[in-house]
Amino acid sequence: MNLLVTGAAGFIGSRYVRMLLAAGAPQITVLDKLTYAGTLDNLELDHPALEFVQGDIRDAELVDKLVAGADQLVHFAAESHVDRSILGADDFVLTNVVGTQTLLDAALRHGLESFVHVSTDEVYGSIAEGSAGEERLLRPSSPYSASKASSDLIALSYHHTHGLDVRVTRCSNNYGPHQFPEKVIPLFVTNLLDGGNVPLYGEGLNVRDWLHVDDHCRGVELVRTRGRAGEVYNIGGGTELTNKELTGLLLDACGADWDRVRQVEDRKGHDLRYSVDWSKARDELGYRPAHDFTTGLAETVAWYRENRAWWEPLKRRVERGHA
Ligand code: NAD
Ligand code: TDX
Repeated sequence: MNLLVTGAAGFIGSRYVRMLLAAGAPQITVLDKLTYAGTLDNLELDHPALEFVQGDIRDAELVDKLVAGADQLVHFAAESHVDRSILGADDFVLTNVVGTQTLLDAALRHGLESFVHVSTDEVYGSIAEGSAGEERLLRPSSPYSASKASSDLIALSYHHTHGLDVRVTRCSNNYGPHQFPEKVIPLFVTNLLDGGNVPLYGEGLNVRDWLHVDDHCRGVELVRTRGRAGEVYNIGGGTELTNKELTGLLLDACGADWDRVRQVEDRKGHDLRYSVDWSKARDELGYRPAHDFTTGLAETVAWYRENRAWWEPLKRRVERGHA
């Protein structure tokens, strides 16, 4: 079995590939453009079951060639940072929408067995109360989440219209090792480890549901191996925290005080709360997050403490405006 995985030089995709290789995986080809968010340091390039191809998911010729040699596809590649989508949405529409459509067209041409599209809980928009089930109306708020909602719906339309076996996952906020130091947990941890301050948006009352990246990867694998065509599966973490509560935990973990926190201007259009109902994945696929958040967060902070060589160059690139 040949598995094509897009975006696996990034945070979640690389973790997913690692998990499959450790389990004696099928043959895997990774297609990744290596944008600022992707690094070859995330991949075990010398593994005999892994082939890496640098390229853009919008490159129809390259995509056609790779999909022709694949049986299944798991699609992680995306522009993934909300703040960047507020500064400029071009790459978000081009990669997340047009790139996904390019992959779907190739999948259709070559009769791929299955196509797992990794979407996000942000497509439901802010959830005031309760949790969003898979049938909930999509109400994305940011250019990022709107581009993800678009690609999510286009993927499902290829099932409805053409009968392509498309499965969509919508997960909550991931955390863990190898996350680019622009997302809140690695940004705050690396700033604190560097002796700096942390920028908390607004009052810090926005709520996120935290999901360990390994739990997410297991969820994606359950969807690939046991999921049904045309279905959407929410993948939740089960730990809802305000950003203020999260900041308190990160300060404790890094041995720092509240005087390191700068309350800064709020993110434009900032969604107050995300929450997904993941009972469908639990009941149908046996999904359940296994990581305790306190332990997972402590291990994540320890990983950043011990792996400066991984994140320092990435952070310096951002600071110099090269990312
Ligand atoms: P990431 O930003 O860490 O990695 C994205 C990867 O995609 C990078 O390696 C980048 O080089 C690659 N890429 C970007 N544009 C490309 C293109 N045009 N062609 C080929 N490769 C390209 O992202 P992540 O956090 O690992 O997220 C992976 C997926 O999961 C995304 O689809 C994201 O929307 C989704 N998701 C992420 C989270 C989260 O908390 N991080 C939560 C829900 C959903
Ligand atoms: O400097 C910061 N200060 C701050 O208060 C940053 C970067 C973030 N925040 C807040 C904004 C959010 O309420 O922290 C929360 C989390 O922010 P991000 O890490 O940027 O994640 P979020 O916007 O919630 O989106 C993430 O989860 C869903 C991923 O980046 C998306 O790819 C995924 O779809």
